[in-house]
Amino acid sequence: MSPSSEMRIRRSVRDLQTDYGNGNKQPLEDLVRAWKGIKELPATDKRSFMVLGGYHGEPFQYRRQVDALSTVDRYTYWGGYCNHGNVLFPTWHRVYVFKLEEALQSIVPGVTMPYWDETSEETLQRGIPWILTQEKFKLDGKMIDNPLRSFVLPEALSDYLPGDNKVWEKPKGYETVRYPLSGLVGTPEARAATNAHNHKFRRPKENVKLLNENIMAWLRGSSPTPSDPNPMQKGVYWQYQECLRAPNYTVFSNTTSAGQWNLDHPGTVTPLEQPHNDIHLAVGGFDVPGQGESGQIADANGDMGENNTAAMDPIFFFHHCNVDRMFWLWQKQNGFTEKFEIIQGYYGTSSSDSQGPTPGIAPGTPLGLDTPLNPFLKDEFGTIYTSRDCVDIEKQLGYTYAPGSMEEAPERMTADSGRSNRKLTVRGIDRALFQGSFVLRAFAKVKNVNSEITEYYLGHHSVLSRRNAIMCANCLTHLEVIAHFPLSIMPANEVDQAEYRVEIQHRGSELPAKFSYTVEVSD
Ligand SMILES: [Cu+2]
Repeated sequence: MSPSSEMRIRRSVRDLQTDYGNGNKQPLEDLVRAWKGIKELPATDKRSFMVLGGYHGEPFQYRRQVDALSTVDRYTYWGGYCNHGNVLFPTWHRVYVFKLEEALQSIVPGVTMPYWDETSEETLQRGIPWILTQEKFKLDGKMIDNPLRSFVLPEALSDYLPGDNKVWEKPKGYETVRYPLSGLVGTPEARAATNAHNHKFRRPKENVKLLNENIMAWLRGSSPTPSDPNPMQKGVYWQYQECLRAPNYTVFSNTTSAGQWNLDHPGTVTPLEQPHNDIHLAVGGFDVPGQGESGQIADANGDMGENNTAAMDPIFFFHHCNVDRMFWLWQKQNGFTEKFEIIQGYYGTSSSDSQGPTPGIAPGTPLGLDTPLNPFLKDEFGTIYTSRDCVDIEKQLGYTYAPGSMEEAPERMTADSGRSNRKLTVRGIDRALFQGSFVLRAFAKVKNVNSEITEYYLGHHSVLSRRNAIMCANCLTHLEVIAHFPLSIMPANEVDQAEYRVEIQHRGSELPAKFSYTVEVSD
């Protein structure tokens, strides 16, 4: 399939930077101009960044109706349109980026949304492209605040429902933050703690350095050198590579379906949503797991780390453009560019799974290729996009991707001889116990005949969640976290005698009293 002349090509944002350095300033300037434009549009304009960024989480839809909801509904209510932990995750976000691109094009005709190539050599070595992090940019001869670095809210975000913690509220004029900064400012106490925390990180250039180091560490997992992603070490790089091998759309698409698939089948599959979660947490304030306590920055609390505010940070769309590219690569490498199916009735195909129903979709609704991807209009007659409308990005949406990393289907990694090919299943962790996102890390401890103890780090599993705790009032929702860890780092003969343990890194200071989990080794 060769792109037609009208096909819009989405390029790596680093290529635009290179052009800029080589004197072709226009592509990058056009991008910045378009972003500046949508951010300056009033919040009454549907093309404004406030409206578009607000579709994902807050401001919640139907907020005025919330007071009329029953107590049960208030607790299960999620007022954002985004889909996570279900089969609409890749397609909903595909149309989301497409709609943002349309808005950019209304400011600068023909501009396309570039992707942050998260698994490129440059990102492994240097972190985030500078255009997404530097403070200023020279546009048309004038120094301006770089519009890709943050967003200043033109309206307050204060959708927290009765019983929730006001600590998460964001006032008008709040500017989004990333690791290592904190953005908790909803109460006087939180604001004081945040000011004290942020006071330790006053130098923007230093902060960018810390952020980039954190991103690189997440990409590599626990591998020591940046040039060696060490795919057996479970970093984000490894996870992206793994997801390209997922055998069908259902398990490729989301964490709920993949978690169940791994219970039902030998081996492990990694869904696209999993490394996607990691990048959210890495930018949003979580240290890379598995690095011990060194470098730990407690209380970092950025906006990308929870679904409520993630899309208010412009980097969200560069991240999701890359997630969409990975989706397309999976389609190309596995023969699904024109068509794929959803396994009906499987875990992850109910609107109540994981995050819960979105506005306009009733609890327990089966999700499929024809489910409306609210609120995205396909035409002026009020038709809403469905997943079926966005399977083939070239033929149906008119764009494609310039080549980037992971263009070639990765080779299947096999465990070294003598190493285990089994897996550890951790389950029974209730998401509702936690305020916000969290990360599980799994460890195995083995004592040999001489009573020497070896501890293996098995990997991490990040859960991208929402800030107000989810209450499972009527248990329509699957709130259990199911995580799988290949045991390929362990000698096969040590697996049965090992002791397994899970650590949780979360936003609170203490583990919830009711916290518990089970572990099991299987094929
Ligand atoms: Cu996301």
